[in-house]
Amino acid sequence: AATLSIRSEISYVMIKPDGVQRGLVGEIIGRFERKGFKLVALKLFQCPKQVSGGVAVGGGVCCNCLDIAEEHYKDLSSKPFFGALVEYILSGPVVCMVWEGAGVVKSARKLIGATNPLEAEPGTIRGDLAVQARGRQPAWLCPLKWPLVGRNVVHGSDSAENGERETALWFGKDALVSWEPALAPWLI
Ligand code: RTP
Repeated sequence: AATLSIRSEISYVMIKPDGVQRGLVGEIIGRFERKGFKLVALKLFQCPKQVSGGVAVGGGVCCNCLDIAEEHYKDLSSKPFFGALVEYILSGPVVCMVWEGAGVVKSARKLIGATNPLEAEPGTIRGDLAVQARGRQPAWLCPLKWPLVGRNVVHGSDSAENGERETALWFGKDALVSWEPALAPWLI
């Protein structure tokens, strides 16, 4: 009999600093696990502070991390909020993950919900767990033309190509763990 070969797809999913600070790590990982995707990489990552002579330099973040975060969001580099977005992503620990499975990219985006948490459907991660938070800037410095929809707790790749690209960026090559579930009970 012919064997059906399904090319595995990966999505890079990252719990952003607000998700970690709010203690949502277990909840978010659990949603991907319960959906049935396979976890193939996981780490807690904190950008080391760059200090010279006891003084924070370059905004205090390490250059390599800055490169990673800027590369990650390079498609948004012309946006007015780009600098603040990169600063936010590096502002505290993030949880980096790679989930594998047929259709995982599109499905993860559905599980995560719309970019603006206030517009995300109930049942999605952002719809259930986030509102619209302001950054540290006072309102007069950060007028309405710059709504901070950015604190939306989690990121998911928007294409299979970006799933590969972002995985290589945050984990380097050969970081994925290859494993098979001991049982496939839904087949028996
Ligand atoms: P992500 O890449 O993080 O999964 O988010 P996304 O595809 O839903 O949204 P995207 O348009 O790619 O934007 C990336 C992240 O930029 C921040 N953002 N801030 N107006 C704003 O302040 C604004 N717009 C977008 C969010 O953190 C968004 O997730």
